Formats: sequence, structure tokens, C-alpha cells
Amino acid sequence: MIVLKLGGSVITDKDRPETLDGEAIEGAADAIADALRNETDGLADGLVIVHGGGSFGHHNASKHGVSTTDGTHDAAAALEIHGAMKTLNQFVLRRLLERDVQAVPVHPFSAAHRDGDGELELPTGQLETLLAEGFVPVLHGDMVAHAGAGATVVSGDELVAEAAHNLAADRIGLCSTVPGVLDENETVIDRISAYEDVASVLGGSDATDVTGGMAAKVQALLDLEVEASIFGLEELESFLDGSDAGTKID
Ligand code: IP8
Repeated sequence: MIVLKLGGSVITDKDRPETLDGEAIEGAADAIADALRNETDGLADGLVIVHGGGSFGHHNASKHGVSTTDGTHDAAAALEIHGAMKTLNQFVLRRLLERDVQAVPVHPFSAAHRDGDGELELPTGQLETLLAEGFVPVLHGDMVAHAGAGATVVSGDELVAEAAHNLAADRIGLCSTVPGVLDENETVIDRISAYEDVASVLGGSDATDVTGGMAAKVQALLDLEVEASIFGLEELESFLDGSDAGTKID
């Protein structure tokens, strides 16, 4: 089983509020539909898709001062952020459905929560049942109930890590705007096994991103037992095929 994240910056124009990157989202949907049709390696037990926010959700969260740690008790603020993410989710679902991918939404606000230590809890019964029934669950960065903090943001990356761990995924793919993790010469690093090896070259995200950039992604993936890859959209097909794509993190 594969957990695939479509980066928010890949499928949206991150510099213009609530704007899709139509070509990118269509390209991603094509690659996913082809892989499922051809039953490529690793997809026999299904596919879970998670997408980020990009130009949806992040600016709403910034406006309300909400992050993964700073919460809100204002339901209107929570709904505005959740609503933006649901809008993007609908766009993604529609592109997949047009290609006969049996994609259905799973909204984390209605499924997950954080405990008093901020730890994310994502129950798996719903995902397991959807997978067993042949659906492709599509989750997204969202708001979640947070004990002691109201509601906070949950990032797509956190959901990927939690879903992959709980469902014992075979592989994780993070489809990003860059072809992999880059070294100081802008060359893709083939493999990362320890954070110290890359600490000096990893910076934050350029645009507004309340949930962290490449450093946070690599750290979270290193903490997991599951093999992960970070790659660009042009390598999504290879990743789904089971071939090497971008940077492998294990
Ligand atoms: O783009 C964040 O998801 P991400 C979603 O995966 C919100 O960090 C609500 C800002």
C-alpha cells in the first residue's frame, strides 16, 4: 500500500490566493489513473492520497494566527480554514473521478484530533474499510480538535506520517515542486539516512507555510520505519511504477 502526498505548492499557484495549477493537477491525476489502471507494483493493496494546502488554507490560517501549535476557539475561523481546504479537495477529487479513479474524501477535521501533548491521533478503521472496498481515500491538510488549544492546523505531512505508520504502508511518496532534496550545488541527493548528513543544506519554505518546509519533511520521514521518496511531478509515474524517484529517505 502506498501513501502519496501531493504537495500544495505542486497543485496550486502558491503565490496567488486560492488559485489552482491546472496543468500540474491534471498531470498528477493522469499519472495516478495510469498507475491504478496498470496495477503497478505496490498498488495492489491500494493507495491513500493526501494533499497539502498551497494557496488554499495557509493564508486563512495566517490571517487567524493559527498554526499546528497555536490554536483557535473561534469556530468561524476554523470553518474558514477548513472550508478553503475542502474546496481544494473537491478540485482534486473531481480531476481523479474524471479519470475513473474511485477517489473519496476523508476530512481530517471530522476524523482526527491532537491530545494535550499535540500528538496527532488518526483512527484507521475508516481508511482500512475504504481501501478494502476499493476506494482511494483522499485526505488533506486541515484543522483538528486539539486538547487544551481549541483547534489547530494539521499538515498533510503529519497526516502522511500518521496514516503510513498506522496502516503499515509499504512506501511513502512526497510529490514536491523540487526534484528531490537538493545539496549546496542544487544536485538531487539520492539517499538520506540521517538528518545530520543534510542539516546544513536544508532551509525553510520561501512562501507562507504555517507547517514548515523541507527540513520538517525530512525529519518526519526519517522518524518513520516506512521507506519514503521526495520527487518532482515529472517523476510521479516512476515512483508509482516502483522505480527510483528523487531522494530516497530510509
Ligand atoms: O500544506 C496545511 O497543509 P500543508 C493545511 O500540507 C492548512 O501544510 C489548513 C493550512
